[in-house]
Amino acid sequence: MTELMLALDVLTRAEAMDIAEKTYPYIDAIKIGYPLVLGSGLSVARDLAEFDLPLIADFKVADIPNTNRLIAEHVFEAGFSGIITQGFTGRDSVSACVDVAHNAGGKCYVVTEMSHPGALDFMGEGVAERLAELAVECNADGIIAPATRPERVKALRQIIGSKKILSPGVGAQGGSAEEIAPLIDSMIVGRSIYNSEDPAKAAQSYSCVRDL
Ligand code: NUP
Repeated sequence: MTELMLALDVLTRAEAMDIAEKTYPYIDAIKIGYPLVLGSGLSVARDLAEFDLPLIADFKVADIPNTNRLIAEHVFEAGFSGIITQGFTGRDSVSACVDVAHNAGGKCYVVTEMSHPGALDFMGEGVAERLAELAVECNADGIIAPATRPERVKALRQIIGSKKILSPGVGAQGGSAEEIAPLIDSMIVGRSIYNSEDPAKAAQSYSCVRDL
């Protein structure tokens, strides 16, 4: 089954709670990042805990190991169950995030190839494969790979085996839910749900591709 992760990139706590309230029966996890946390504070994680869903911090952490560790500790103390880190900072930085996550009983996911067109300037074929190998070597729980490029997801799956693939890019970025769902573990969808006139219906429509 392909899970549905809501990317809750609204700017206020009130909007976040409203969209989560409408959509939580149809989603499997919530991902938040800088847009919401800078608007509402890290404590929004405690409010979202009411929906009893895994909560992923998409901070794409990208610093030296000590700073990564300090950031990750904040994240798990705030009540998140997972964190997304960049991989290009290297083995020691990625390991710092993985270690904090696992000590907290949480998960760590490594960005390999991003979903937007500009990702190919630096992160395309070759580099993404090395980042996926690093994710495996560092014992990360999975990778972020682009729903906008299903053929790349297939290639990265060869490297990571049964580790999780979380895939953004469906809907607003042009990726097809039907095409990507069979290749991944979790489909990340933001604007197509939270900007919809009926977010519950939109979330429900994405949850229908789960069993493809
Ligand atoms: O490669 C990535 N692409 C991407 O869109 C890695 C990400 N973490 N994201 C995030 O996924 C992005 O920051 C946003 O939170 C979500 C996609 O949202 P949307 O394009 O469905 O609105």
